[in-house]
Amino acid sequence: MRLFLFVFSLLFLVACNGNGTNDETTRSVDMYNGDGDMVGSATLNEMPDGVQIKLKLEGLEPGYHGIHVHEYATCEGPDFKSAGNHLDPEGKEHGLMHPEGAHLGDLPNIEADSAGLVDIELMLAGAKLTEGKKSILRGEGTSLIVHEKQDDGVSQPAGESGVRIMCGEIKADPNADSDSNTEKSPTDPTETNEKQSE
Ligand SMILES: [Cu+2]
Ligand SMILES: [Zn+2]
Repeated sequence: MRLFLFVFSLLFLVACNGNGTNDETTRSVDMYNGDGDMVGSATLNEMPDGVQIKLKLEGLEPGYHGIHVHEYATCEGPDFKSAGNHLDPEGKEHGLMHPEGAHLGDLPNIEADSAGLVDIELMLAGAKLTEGKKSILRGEGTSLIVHEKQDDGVSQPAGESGVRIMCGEIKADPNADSDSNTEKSPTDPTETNEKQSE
């Protein structure tokens, strides 16, 4: 029992420590559909070759779906256009099969089974979580987007993968909560005006 308590308090300390020193080699991401329902999660870990993404999803149409890392950490449904384009810090063409590709954010298609489930490990080749040009935590972060259709790996700008149906924010600061008070009381009033007029 004492050992258990000791381990527990250690874990607690580690968890609380996140405020000061962000752990930059792992991230967990909640995935949402266009209705705002949580439909799965992604666990990201930096590896020597890239960022490993352990992905679990439910509620998809069976079959293949395109998936990419997009450039902004903002998932506003139902269309998730707020996430911007594919993450592309080096100005490449879209598609893992394109001779002048690929975007850093391009990933192989995922396949949902007959029950609409996905449980898979992907590798975002060449990407990092730590600082640098190829970091997916640059700025405020990026997002992971699942599409309605499969990505053909070569068409511009996004492989004919159709609309965006799921989105998860990969936040640079994991302690920042987009639903927190900071959004309700912005320090810059012009920002509110812009959002309301859209
Ligand atoms: Cu995409
Ligand atoms: Zn792309």
